Amino acid sequence: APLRNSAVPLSVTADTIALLDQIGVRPELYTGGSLPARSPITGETLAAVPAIGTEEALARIEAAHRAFRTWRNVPAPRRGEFVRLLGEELRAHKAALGRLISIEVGKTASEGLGEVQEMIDICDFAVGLSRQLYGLTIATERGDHRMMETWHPLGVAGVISAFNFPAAVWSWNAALALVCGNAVVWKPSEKTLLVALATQALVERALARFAAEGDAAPEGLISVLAGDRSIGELLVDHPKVPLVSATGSTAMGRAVGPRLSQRFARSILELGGNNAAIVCPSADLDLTLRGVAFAAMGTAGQRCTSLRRLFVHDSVYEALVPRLKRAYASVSIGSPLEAGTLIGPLIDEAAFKAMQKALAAAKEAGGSVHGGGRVALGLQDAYYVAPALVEMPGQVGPVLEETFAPILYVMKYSDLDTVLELHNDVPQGLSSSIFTNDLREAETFLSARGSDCGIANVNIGPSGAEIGGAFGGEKETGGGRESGSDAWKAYMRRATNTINYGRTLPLAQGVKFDV
Ligand code: UN1
Repeated sequence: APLRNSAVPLSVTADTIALLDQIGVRPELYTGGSLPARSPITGETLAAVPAIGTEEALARIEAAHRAFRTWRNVPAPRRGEFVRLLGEELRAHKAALGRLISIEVGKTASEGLGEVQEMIDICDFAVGLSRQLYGLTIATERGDHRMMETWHPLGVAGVISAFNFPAAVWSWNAALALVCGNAVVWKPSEKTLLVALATQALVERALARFAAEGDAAPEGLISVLAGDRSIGELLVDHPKVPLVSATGSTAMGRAVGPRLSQRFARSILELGGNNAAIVCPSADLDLTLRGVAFAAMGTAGQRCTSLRRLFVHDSVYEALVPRLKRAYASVSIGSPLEAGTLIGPLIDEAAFKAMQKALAAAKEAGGSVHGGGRVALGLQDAYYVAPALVEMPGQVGPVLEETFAPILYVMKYSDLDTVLELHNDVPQGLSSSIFTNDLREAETFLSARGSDCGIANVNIGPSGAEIGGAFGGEKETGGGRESGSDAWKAYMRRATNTINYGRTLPLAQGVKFDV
């Protein structure tokens, strides 16, 4: 019988208020407003956040623009010092913010803490970057000339984030944008306003310390707009916002992307994923089992990197899939605050309905569904589910779509070339994995004819990326890259400079123009 962790608290409101207080969020920011904050753990309403009005939101964007005009002149390593202080505040409040994330998103305690760690990591990365931001010196065709590239701050960076990584996604953008000399205006998910307010409170603590060091940051440099979709639209359409980084569904990206390109603004889009793993004959099945279990069931399948499609070679299907089914049936489901829980609740009723709809469609398409039902923990408004493993006859119907829930579609394959075609034959292109001990298979998967995703892994599931690499994907995933590698370049503008240190004026391409 499945081990059900039923130790779900009746209420987490008092706990939440204590955490907000500890972090330093003023009560007027979360009381008496029109935007309800909710915990998926119990389904209760935790607070009522005042919504920002259009005028106030526009004023904050203008203020951010003014702040940018000052901040861009601050030497990058000093900007890095601010981000270092932010990283220190995150370290000092890791437990509280991590728990708040668990409460508002329903992530396990370990995953809530992991999200804060991811924020600390990107701050560290950005601090190092603040002493780099390198441009090139390029060979020129003319004597006594030098040609170089300079990277300059861009302006206000707008950030639109989703519920599932309510603070880390902001931090990937903000830490880089700030060291690059930009201001940051954030429109968080309406489902995770408390985490956004808590993050902003930590920003304010860091700003106060920065000021105490004698380096006050300009007013309005970093702000958060608690509001509905229309507030996000203000950011997307505002002429003083040259870049918007938006994380969410492909539908959201389809709405946001064209509006940004319409006004020639830049976008970083992190949209849907439909991530797969291929299990080859030589795979280490113990390791594969753990890798698949975390990637498919972790965060209740609500990561954009969650594993959704599993292709298992004929020869290992019987050795792996029954074990996987047992792992699915025995995983501990319940309050994410309770030690030992691996699967917390879905974010809300809509997520539950979408999951049930996908499972019905899978059955319709000939799939056999194991698990996937609601786990009754006596809470009407909280949606706990058993993770679903669905054996599918082929890659059809709901397998082609991203459903933000713990559903793993399992399919058999017999030939690597054919499975690679199938692997890439979905609209999305975020993350991917192969489990193999065969060098040829691993390298083929990583090669030009292998995975078409922005992230391709060997003997690791598709989720849980480190911040040091560029994060993002292709096709309907949107093409944006955030976080490590050279993703910082998206937050700066590049100038090519040619300097003549001679006494004549040779023209490029040998053109003559003698006056
Ligand atoms: C997301 O789901 O929006 O790679 C981001 C991962 C995490 C980030 C996921 N580092 O799973």
